[in-house]
Amino acid sequence: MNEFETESGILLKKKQKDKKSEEFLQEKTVKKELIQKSETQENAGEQKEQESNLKEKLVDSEFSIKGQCAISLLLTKLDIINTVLLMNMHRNVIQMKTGRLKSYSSVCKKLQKKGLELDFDTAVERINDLIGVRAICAYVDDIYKVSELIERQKDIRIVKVKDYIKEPKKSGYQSLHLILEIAIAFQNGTQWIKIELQLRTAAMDYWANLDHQLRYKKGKKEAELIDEELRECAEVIGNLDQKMLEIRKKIDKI
Ligand code: 0O2
Repeated sequence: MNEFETESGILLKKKQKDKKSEEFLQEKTVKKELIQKSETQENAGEQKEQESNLKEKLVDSEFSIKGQCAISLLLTKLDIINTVLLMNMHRNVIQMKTGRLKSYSSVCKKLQKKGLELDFDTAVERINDLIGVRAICAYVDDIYKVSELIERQKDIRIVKVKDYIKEPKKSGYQSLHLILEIAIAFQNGTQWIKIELQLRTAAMDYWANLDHQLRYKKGKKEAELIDEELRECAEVIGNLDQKMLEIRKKIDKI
């Protein structure tokens, strides 16, 4: 009997111990979840703060004013280059040009695509085309003439050249990209502003605009087929540009 009482006592004690450790574990899990939740909330808060900081610094800001100045200056330089080339070649080498500041949403998308933080300094350092100018030239050799004259400017530094004409992208994209720094005199001295200049022919531009539309529809089944068709068109356009250049050179000799 005694033995029995002892055994049931032991069982009871074990049950109480198990319950206690179960309660302890539950309490620990709840605490862990609460900490994780508050950390997530903190991170979300920090991320929101970073995002609003990015927007504040990109849009209607000192950066955007300086960016607009860089665009105006580069567009004027391209005007002058066109005039100089017009005097020698008796035709407009640059047919059209535009400038833009990358929109806030495009900046966010690009940072996310690159796996980077939504942070202003990161954007300025890692995105080359926050400030961009595009010039459309008549012929492929005109693109390199313009590029050469840009490289000779004393207030322009060449940071990087990406020649997607000599080596088109997998998509078929062709253009010459010059990542530049352009000097702008502000009240507190000269500042070098990073700007991307995209040079392409009218045919390359025609192609790129359609391809750009398709990029927003990527992932859909039909888009894959169109992608292939566009790649083929890029080749046709490359050949056409070369043929037109050869014909123009023949005409120049007459
Ligand atoms: P959006 O919407 O036109 O502004 P990297 O320098 O290698 O880290 P990044 O900056 O993508 O990467 O350089 P890249 O490849 O030279 O592209 C810069 C810009 O060129 C793109 O900006 C496009 O404007 C254009 N571009 C590049 N590849 C293609 C392409 O395959 N098709 C078209 N249509 N345009 C292209 P965004 O910000 O990607 O796009």
